[in-house]
Amino acid sequence: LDSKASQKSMLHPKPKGLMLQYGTAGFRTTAKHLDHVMFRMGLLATLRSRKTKSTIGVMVTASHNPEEDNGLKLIDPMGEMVTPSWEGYATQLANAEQEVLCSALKDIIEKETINMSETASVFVGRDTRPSSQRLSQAVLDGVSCLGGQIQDYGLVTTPQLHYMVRCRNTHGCYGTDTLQGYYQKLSQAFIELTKNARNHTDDQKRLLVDGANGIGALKVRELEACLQSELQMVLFNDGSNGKLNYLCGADYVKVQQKPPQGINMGAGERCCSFDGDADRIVYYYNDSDGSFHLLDGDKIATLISTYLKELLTQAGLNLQIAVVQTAYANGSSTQYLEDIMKVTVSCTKTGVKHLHHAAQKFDIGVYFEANGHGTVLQLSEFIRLKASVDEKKHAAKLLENTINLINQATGDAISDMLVIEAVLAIRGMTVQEWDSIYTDLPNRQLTVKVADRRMIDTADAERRAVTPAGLQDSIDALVKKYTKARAFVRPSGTEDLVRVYAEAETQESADVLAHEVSLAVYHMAGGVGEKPKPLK
Ligand code: G16
Repeated sequence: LDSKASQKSMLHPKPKGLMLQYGTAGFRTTAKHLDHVMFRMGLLATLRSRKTKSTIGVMVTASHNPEEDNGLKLIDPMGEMVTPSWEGYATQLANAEQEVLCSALKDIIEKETINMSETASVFVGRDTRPSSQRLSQAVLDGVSCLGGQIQDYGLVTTPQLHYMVRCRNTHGCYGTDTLQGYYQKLSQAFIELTKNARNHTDDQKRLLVDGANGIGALKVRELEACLQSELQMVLFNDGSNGKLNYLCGADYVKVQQKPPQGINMGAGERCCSFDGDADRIVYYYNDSDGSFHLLDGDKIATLISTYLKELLTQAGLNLQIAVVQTAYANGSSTQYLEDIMKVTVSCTKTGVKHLHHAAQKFDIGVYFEANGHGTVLQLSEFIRLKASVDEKKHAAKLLENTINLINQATGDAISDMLVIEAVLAIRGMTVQEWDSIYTDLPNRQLTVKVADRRMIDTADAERRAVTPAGLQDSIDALVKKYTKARAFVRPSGTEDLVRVYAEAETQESADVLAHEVSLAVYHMAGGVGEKPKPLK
């Protein structure tokens, strides 16, 4: 085994001295530097499979990053992100120099007492980046090197691969581990739900979809055939002539607070954008004055949790709903959820793995990052559909179909889109009515380049900077100058930069505050390149 692994690994050499870290959602960097990481993660996934006696997933994607980047996400048995202790192994293995690779592998085998004669099974998928096919081949090499069985799904969205892993490890209870199985489960639930729609005219069934020129575009096309025209999607940025994530996609729309290029929006038309691997979604529309309105992950969490809360009450089920957010959640959303909706709100660090874990603690955990990444957990476990009264029966049936529509393995743009469309249809709600549930506080996100972003360490779910000394005091002093203001900074775990978030009573204040905080980061945390400029 030793000689095979080291021989094979020579074909996937590690650039000497290159150090990478398993970040917010796996490894991410320029595609050029990832071949050895892919091979080694194939090895690691095989070990993880033997350890858990389950199928493990490896998704080759860099999601919202530019097309030249790539990356990898490891998926644990229930379809969730890999457990943190194995993130550590992933980093160790990725950074081991060639000569010590075998001993690094052995270390893990010993620490985890892995029986190498167990069978191993790994599911692999990839996004549409030009580098993804070659890199996923390196993953496959790693898996076969350690004798693992492979199922290569080829082009799939990240959440589809999470779904397949969950289906396989629950032996079909969750669904069938094929693309057809995925489309059928979701579309059947959607069609059942929309039978309860109010005034479901063709106009209301129309949705403009920005596919970010990525995998999501390919996959909604496949889904479309199963939806029996209950949703009429008009697809933009389908990859036929644009670059992945370039001036389009969920991240662009959320951060820039403007529509993607390449979309023709009529006033009041409901639109949504996926990100590069279709695990995030945001909605938006232009009003009759031409102003842009964004409905981000916070608005989605509010819509879904309000709907679920009502259904639970109607079905006579007394269950605790909680919403999990991050520091990026708009202050108005948190206030609305706590004060008006009376649901428990919890805040975690950025990264779906943190939100997912926190949501598992509640009867029903709705988790969404403001950037549109989220889902609902535990639905099936607690809801017993034994209602006897007619009204209760009806609510119970709606709940059952809603459960089938939600991808509980991870946040899923396609599944979330169908849930949102079904809820709007059932409630007879327009996008404007949904938007008016509460009004966002104006906010601004910026990024700052620094020499080493690890200089910034944070605490309190990333709401406070602990290092460098004095930075938080400066931020506090700046925030004090504005009404209803809040700001924080954190190192990104997917890109080599520091993120800055600010919100305040007016857009002008939010913009100025974000700029001032960026300058504080630039001066106190080793900014490089040009000094941040004020927003126009
Ligand atoms: C990933 C994570 C998200 C996170 C985002 C940004 O998204 O899955 O949970 O919010 O990165 O992370 P950071 O601010 O640390 O760069 P995606 O869609 O890129 O996989």
